[in-house]
Amino acid sequence: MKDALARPIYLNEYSPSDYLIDFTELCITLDSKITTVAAKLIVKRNPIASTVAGDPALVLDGSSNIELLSIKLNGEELGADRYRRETETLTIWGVKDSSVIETIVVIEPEKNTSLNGLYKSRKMYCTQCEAEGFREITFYLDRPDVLSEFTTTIIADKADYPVLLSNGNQISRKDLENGKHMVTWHDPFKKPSYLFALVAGDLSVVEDEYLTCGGRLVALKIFVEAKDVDKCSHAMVSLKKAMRWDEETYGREYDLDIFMIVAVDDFNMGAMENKGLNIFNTSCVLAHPDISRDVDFQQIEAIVAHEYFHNWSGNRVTCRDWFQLSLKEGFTVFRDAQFSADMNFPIVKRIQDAAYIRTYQFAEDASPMSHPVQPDSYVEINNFYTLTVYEKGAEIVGMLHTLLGKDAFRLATDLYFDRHDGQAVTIEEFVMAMEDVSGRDLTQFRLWYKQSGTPEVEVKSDYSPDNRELTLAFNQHCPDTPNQTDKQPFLIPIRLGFLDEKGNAVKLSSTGERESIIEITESAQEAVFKGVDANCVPSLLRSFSAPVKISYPYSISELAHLMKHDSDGFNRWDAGQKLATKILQLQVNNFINTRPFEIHEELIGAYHELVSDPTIDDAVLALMLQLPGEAALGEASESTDPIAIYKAREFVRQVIASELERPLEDIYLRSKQVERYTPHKSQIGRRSLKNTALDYLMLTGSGIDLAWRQFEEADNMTDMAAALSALTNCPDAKDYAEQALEQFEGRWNDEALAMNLWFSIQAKNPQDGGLKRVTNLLDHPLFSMKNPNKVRSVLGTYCQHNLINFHQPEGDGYEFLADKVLELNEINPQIGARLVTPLARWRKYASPHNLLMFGALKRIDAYTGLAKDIREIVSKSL
Ligand code: B3K
Ligand code: ZN
Repeated sequence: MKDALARPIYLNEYSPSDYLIDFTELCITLDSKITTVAAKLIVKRNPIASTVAGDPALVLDGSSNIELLSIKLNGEELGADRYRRETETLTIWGVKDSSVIETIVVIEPEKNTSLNGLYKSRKMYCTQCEAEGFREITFYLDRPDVLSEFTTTIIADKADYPVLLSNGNQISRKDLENGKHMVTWHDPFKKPSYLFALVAGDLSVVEDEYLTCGGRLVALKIFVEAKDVDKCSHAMVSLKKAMRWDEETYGREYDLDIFMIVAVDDFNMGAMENKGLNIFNTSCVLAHPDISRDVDFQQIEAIVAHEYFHNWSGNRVTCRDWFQLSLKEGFTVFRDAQFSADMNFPIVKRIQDAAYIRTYQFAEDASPMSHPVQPDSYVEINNFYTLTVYEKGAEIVGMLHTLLGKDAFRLATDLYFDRHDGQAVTIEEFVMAMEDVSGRDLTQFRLWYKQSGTPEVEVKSDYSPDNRELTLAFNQHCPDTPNQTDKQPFLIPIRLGFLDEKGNAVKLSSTGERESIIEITESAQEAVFKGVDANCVPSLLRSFSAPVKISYPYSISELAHLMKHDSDGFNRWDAGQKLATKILQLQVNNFINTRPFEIHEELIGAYHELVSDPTIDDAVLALMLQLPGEAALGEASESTDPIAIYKAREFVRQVIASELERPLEDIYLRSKQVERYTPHKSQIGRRSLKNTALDYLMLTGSGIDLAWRQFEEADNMTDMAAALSALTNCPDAKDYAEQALEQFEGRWNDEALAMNLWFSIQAKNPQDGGLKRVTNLLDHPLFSMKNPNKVRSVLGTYCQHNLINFHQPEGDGYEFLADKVLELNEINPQIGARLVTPLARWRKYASPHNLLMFGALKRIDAYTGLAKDIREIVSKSL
């Protein structure tokens, strides 16, 4: 919808639908000339509707892209006076308590570049209906609290589309005249329209089976293009692991006889949990050591699990309205994070998640788009599939897990699933189940869903030597955010412990344990610890026990002490990050004030200790050796100066590389792979450490030959891409880089996923001339603005991960982004809206960046005919 028509939807305006649809029968005839959708809806009055008198008009959702051919009510063709067609609705009068509505509409999937509704990707037809895509297919009550039993018939040319899929079980198949065929699917589970799916194509299938804990034999099928059948085994193994894990951890069993996954190349996000028929972006399902990196293998495992877990947290128990999105997404992200932790190194997973939230979700919380996990209004719901709803939502569930403990939490989720199976519910119902099982009053805890912004907790300590008592004083505060001021205090669980002078964990006399969870509920609150020695160092917010910013006046030597000794692996890493951040901030200030950079022995010393500590796992060591990223440093600054940050960070990296050259070389050599590649956690950690060392060694020059050799010898994409990226980013390796890029392109030209990597490695190159390079990439024959993966690889990477180039002080990067957003406005507004976010935080940037970013946003804003997706973000940002 274009801007003039957009109006916000409010949570407090929710009212149940006047009508329900018990049964939905669809017959979709796919044809490049004319695609028709015949829908038969058995509707009835909703017993809980707020409109009680008479028979209210039935208002079906639709879109300007559908053409209505005919409409019948209870078998009678309706004349123009019996209904009203408006751009986005179809209103019908005279609908009785139980009526049959039949419509026939025409749609044009071939012209649908928004990838919302029914569209064509390469040679296949597919759908994406969440959140409001179903109304692009037919007129319907397209809201998640209307649950219906679907029967779907698909008719298409048999030679071009031998595979015709929809939700549930296939109930019939028949050949028709003119080379067509017809397949009918029936889904016995009532579901909202956002979970509807259809696929038609010439697809190959990889099959397996799974026996559930209850003895149901489930056929597992992954449908892909023929060229990709050798890339499905990892997803299949991941799926089976996820099915077993959900039975064991949450008691959730799969409920149909078939579970299908389809890989699609043009897809707006990662994947979609349609009932029994998950649709996946190829990038989130296809994997092969030749073209996928370790991170891709891990991401696929996580996303396959996430979508599968939705079968219970989302599908069997769904959302009443889109304000409840975190009910399914926050909970499911929490579930997939637990799963990934169990399958891999839990500490590594926790560090990655916390670092991600602190860098990106905290930034969102501090941006003009800041919103509560349960928002109170939206203009375009697709803009609210955010880090706040997903990741912060998952942290909230994690805090409930901490507060209730593992066993009570499991009882509560059992109760929640049992009580609400087949229903569309609210976040409140989820919290109630937690309350009912634990007997706790979670009134204050609910504020996490309602108040936006990141709480800040300031901690100070006071030691009394007479009675050997240490008092920690906690002060919490949450900054104002759009439409929210003067917030109430949150309930914040803070996991903590103390380290003595030798680095041993101190036994707390209150509990006899070495760790404790303090629940902060007041704006100012104290906790007293008895029997503690004077020089103990507190280790606070262990495992990132709450999504807050915590501050404590640590000295550099205290941070080094924690970095060396903390028994909590997460806080050990975090101490290193805090230490590095302090030193990096000093360098940023030096740069801004045109003072020379300084070498800080404390940091070098701490890193020396790190590389000679044999007790640290490779995967954790790799993370500990990496300095906080530019985006995280930008967040930590009052006013972000991206150029100063880049220069300061490069200086410190250079110092570490030269001071630790020998040990880094040793690490590199000892981590070289000898056995055959597998994406197993033990190997993944080693490769990650090796490639971290390589990145440093590129700065001393000694890495160049190592990188080139690694590129030539690599038998897997993890090593090949790491070497390619190291060479590409290195100003002294130009010839090698050119050669490597060319070889890579020659070899992987016909593998879209590998080429996406090739695009993004170049888009990320921090050397001068980034914009020119990116513009050239857009002219590459394999680039397309219609393919979201390509847009993300080139434009997304350039704007979000090549900060030194994107933020060039002339502002060309911002103007370029504005041009691309306007181009996407016509093609795919959802992707355009995602791309605009880097500009939204213009206020956070130092001059001249802020005004130039503002100017680019203004130009987008002045465009008439801006899609509401983009309009919402731009107008909230100005
Ligand atoms: N539920 C989908 C996301 C849909 C996004 C719509 N704009 C994938 C997921 O979170 O599992
Ligand atoms: Zn999800």
